[in-house]
Amino acid sequence: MNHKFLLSLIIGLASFNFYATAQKKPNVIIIYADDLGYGDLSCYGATKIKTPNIDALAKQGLRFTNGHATASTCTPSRYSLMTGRYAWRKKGTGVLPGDAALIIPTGNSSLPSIFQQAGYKTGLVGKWHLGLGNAVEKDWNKEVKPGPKEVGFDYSFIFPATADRVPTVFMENQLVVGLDPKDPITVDYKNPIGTDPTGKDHPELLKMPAEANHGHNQTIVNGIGRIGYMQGGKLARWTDEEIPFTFLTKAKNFIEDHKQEPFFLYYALTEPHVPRLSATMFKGKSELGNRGDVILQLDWAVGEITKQLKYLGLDKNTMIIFSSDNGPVIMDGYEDQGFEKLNGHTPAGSLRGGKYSILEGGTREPFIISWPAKIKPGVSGALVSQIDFLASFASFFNVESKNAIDSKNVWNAFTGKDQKGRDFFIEQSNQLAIVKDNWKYIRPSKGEAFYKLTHTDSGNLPTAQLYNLNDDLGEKNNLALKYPEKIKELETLLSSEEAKTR
Ligand code: NG6
Ligand code: CA
Repeated sequence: MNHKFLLSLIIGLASFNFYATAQKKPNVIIIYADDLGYGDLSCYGATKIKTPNIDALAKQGLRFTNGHATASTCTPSRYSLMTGRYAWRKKGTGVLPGDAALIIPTGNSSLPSIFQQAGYKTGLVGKWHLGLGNAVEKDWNKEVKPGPKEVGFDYSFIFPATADRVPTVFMENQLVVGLDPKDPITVDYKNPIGTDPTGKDHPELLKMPAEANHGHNQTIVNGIGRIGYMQGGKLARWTDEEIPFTFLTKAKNFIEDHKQEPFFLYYALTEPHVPRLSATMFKGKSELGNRGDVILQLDWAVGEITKQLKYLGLDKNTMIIFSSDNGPVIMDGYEDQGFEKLNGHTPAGSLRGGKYSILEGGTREPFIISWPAKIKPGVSGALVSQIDFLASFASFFNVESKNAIDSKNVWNAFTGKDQKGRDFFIEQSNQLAIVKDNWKYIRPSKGEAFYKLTHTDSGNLPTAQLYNLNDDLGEKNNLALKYPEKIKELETLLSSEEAKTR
């Protein structure tokens, strides 16, 4: 063979290879915690708990200090993550019961559908809580649809709602896992059904003290009183302590199965949502009680994912996004000695409020984006939200999105090239607040100022509130009377956003 030819062949191959690497789309994994607070991780300042695996992610990526879920509860935040729309635009998007119908319209763009348009394989592993099927009445013993598949996930392994709601089963591609056809499942949220003991009638069977199980006193599964009644499906019922291993295994399998092609994985963990029952290997480890233990378990799972990516050689070109659906809560209906064992830990850090509140503790979340191949490590104060992933990825892939009207393309902020992010952002609890240029206006509200059961500072007041988050991140100093013009300006902006339909 002639030398010249050989040389050009080598150069050709080398540049082809270079081209292929440069063009390769990143894998994307969203790791989504449930009820994790802004102050729950050591990389966000926690000193009473150590989360080395998430800290490592923050160290190699961008750690956002003004990154938000859209709401201070689960369903509306997840709705926005999936649709790019604020949940308050649509009725019936509050915390859903376990038998709810799917609330995501299947004709619009969804986050996974953007990835599908860009040629990705899409997977969902973990908590769903966005409803299944067309109606409340449904047959859990057949494929339940529409569901994740119709929303844009090629593969799904989920539990339908929350760990404290029936049916307490896993569903793989919308079929209950381990179902014995001779023991069919029925679910009811109104009337007691079946012969299983309930928490109300049989408190002696519960793993957690019954008198403090607020609202969690219906069908008992695995020693835990649940919300809702369930009959049948005995073999299919999960054991809470093994949920994290099951989800982790399925997430790792999805990564392994798609290591040769670009994939998008939405890995939605259950920690540290109630009921908090860690695996034995984490029991007592945090010395902060159950809530601390399950945070260590969550951190461990993150480490298992990053280890696997490294092992497969995918770590450099995989973007990992880590965040949570709403702020922290200590007492959420099960008595697990959260307050007694806090030991000075501050789940919301220096923020006021938490889950259920309109304050920053409700929606400002740990928010980390790591992509070693493209993103330089650092800290960003840009105002960003999970609602923006849809438009940002659509722009990055150059694909069209449909009806995601509240999602903004903040790709440059997500990748560290812009420190500002959004112009403004709307936060939701049972009411609304708007943030612009670090001014935060909270609408007057008739809601309770303090939720007794959960010990939550809701942030509700019958009069308007205005805070300057630049020097008052803890929302202590209400400036409403001092700056009526600012309130007017922000109320006008908020109302005009509310009026938008397309
Ligand atoms: C509440 C539950 C709480 C939790 C929450 C939803 C009671 C007293 N409280 O109604 O335990 O399930 O709903 O949490 O039942 S979320 O993270 O899914 O929004
Ligand atoms: Ca939640």
